[in-house]
Amino acid sequence: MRRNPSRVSLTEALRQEPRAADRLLWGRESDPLSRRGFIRKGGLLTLGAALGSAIPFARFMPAGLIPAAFAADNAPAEIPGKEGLVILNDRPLNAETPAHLLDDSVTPNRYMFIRNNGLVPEDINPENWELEVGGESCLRPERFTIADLQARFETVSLQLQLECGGNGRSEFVPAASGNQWTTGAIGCPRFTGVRLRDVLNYCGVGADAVYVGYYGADTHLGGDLDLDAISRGVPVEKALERESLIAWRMNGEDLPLQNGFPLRLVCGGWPGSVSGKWLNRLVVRNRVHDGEKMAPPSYTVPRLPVAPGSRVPASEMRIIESMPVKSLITYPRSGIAIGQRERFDVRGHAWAGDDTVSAVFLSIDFGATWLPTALQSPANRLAWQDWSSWVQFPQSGYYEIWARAMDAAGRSQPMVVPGWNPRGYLNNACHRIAVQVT
Ligand SMILES: Nc1nc2c(c(=O)[nH]1)N[C@H]1C(S)=C(S)[C@@H](COP(=O)(O)O)O[C@H]1N2
Ligand SMILES: [Mo]
Repeated sequence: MRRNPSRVSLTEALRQEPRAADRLLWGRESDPLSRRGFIRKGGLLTLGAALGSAIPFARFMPAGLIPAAFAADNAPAEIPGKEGLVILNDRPLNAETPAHLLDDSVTPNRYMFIRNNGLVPEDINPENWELEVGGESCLRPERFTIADLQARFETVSLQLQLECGGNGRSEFVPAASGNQWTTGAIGCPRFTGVRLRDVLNYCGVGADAVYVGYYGADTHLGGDLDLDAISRGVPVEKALERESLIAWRMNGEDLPLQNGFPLRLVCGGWPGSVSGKWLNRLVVRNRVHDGEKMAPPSYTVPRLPVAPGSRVPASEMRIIESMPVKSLITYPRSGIAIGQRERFDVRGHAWAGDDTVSAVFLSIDFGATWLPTALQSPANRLAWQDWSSWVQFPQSGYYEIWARAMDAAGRSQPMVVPGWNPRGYLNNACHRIAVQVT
């Protein structure tokens, strides 16, 4: 346990020593839950000084919140074909995209995040790559080269959002093990390939089919070739949707190596883990697929809410399906300094798993009031939606812009981290960015 919170990031300090971090932030020791209304002037001055300016809406600032300006800013690193991604782990390689690099409506290949469970396959030759389709509920097992797929089935292009189920994990307290994603395990490129359902129907889906599982050519970290790094999948109904693809292109180019070259599954709106990379085998199953990382605690959450830190028996866990409503502010970049009286543009994207987003709101006063934004329709089903708006700040000082999306069923993003779960999945709390108005 570290003793001096000033030597670690405030986020880290708040997790490890909440009371000490709180004292550092607010100048007094307090119970975060009852702090509101008890903030002494000295505490606010300390915080204001740390931020470099006053906080005009301080009275609305929820207790226990770390200013967005203090968010950890890790150094980006070099990955061939990628730009500006922040590496969270290098074996296996996992790298996320800073929010301001996700500003494009269609995520460019260089900004698509990477989530690997094993080791990337080597010496790939797309000419003799084969996809085998089988499984106990497959009526006519078959093997296809990529050229076979292209010749036999209709080629379609769709913009599809892929978000890792663990995106946002870093905010859970107590901390959940796994990659400490902040907000960047999301992207929405345009994929080109054939419909999974065309291939499945060609091979025959048995009446007793329940699930479609995938296998990829990546290898287990431990080096044992009999073990799979990951082998997940989706229920037959999701597999047979028009938008589920077997893709070989991303934004008109070959798939980047790290994103599954030469062939991958894309089932948008569900945790990214169902979209198998380096795809070489599909199995039509007569039961829920039992591949690697299908069983709890992987990619599962408690059926009912649990107390933070609880141990949850496998029987009480359910497999994550459609992802919850979420949004991202991609412009401006967090930490920007701007002049007062400017009408300031703000924009980003919002998505809601299998559903659509019905509205996105912005707040500049820590959630006390919300302003609607202009929201676009998705390019196609399961693509994220662009939103844009502008804000005007009443006086100079420290502000945060918060974005909150609502889906078509009226479900809204929470302002604080939602239901704790053992592996830290499904954090769809509002995205917040810091702005200094001078
Ligand atoms: N074969 C294989 N497929 C995989 C993975 C993997 O490690 N191996 N990772 C999964 C997970 S957990 C996610 S979130 C997405 C990430 O896709 P990306 O790396 O292209 O962004 O791929 C999924 N498909
Ligand atoms: Mo993932």
